Amino acid sequence: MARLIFLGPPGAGKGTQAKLLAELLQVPHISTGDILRSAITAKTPLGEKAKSYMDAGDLVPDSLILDMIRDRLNQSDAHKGWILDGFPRNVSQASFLDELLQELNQTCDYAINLEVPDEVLMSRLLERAQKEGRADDNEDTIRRRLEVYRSETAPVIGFYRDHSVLTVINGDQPVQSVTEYLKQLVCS
Ligand code: B4P
Repeated sequence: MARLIFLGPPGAGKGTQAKLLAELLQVPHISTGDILRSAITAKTPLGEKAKSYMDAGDLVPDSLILDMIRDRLNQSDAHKGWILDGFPRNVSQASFLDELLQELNQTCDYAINLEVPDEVLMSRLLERAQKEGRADDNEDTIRRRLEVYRSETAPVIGFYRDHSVLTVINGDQPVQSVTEYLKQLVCS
């Protein structure tokens, strides 16, 4: 049983590590970014509402995100554990999750914050732009996402430090080195 949250700025490796660890631990990888991108591709009402915020590098409003997370954590595959990637992204989302987990009689084992310098984040995301063509991976939008991260998401780190589940990891290392560190942390 494992319940983990991945924190960190855009490009820190949250999605990359969350996917690898979810396979190892056999728990669902729940990425709010992936859910939103699928909704945009499928042109659902959620996707239509979320698109302009994501394209601008802003957070999608909590009113669209919170029900989505409640539904996902209530699905049967999430009863045995989960890895949350990209959620919570502000303190009000973190408080919501705290209450939801109490309702579900669950606790979070680790909130993992991946630290990476801004210039490395920028170059990783520009490189991904060339490979995957994601609409929000252009220089102006990346700068906006980093600003939003600092003002809205970074305070979430303190929230989990106060709850004594925070682990800080240097994400400016090869993918495999970060994965090894994480394996030792969660499997020890
Ligand atoms: P996300 O999908 O969460 O995207 P992200 O922050 O850019 O990180 P991602 O996980 O994709 O990338 P990673 O660091 O793994 O969010 C996108 C948007 O969705 C947000 O801006 C927002 O609008 C919206 N959204 C999502 N969740 C929300 C929420 N809860 N509330 C409101 N809005 C929300 O990797 C980046 C690149 O680096 C990859 O190409 C990877 O290959 C590379 N990389 C990773 N680790 C590396 C390493 N160690 N060395 C070298 N390269 C590495």
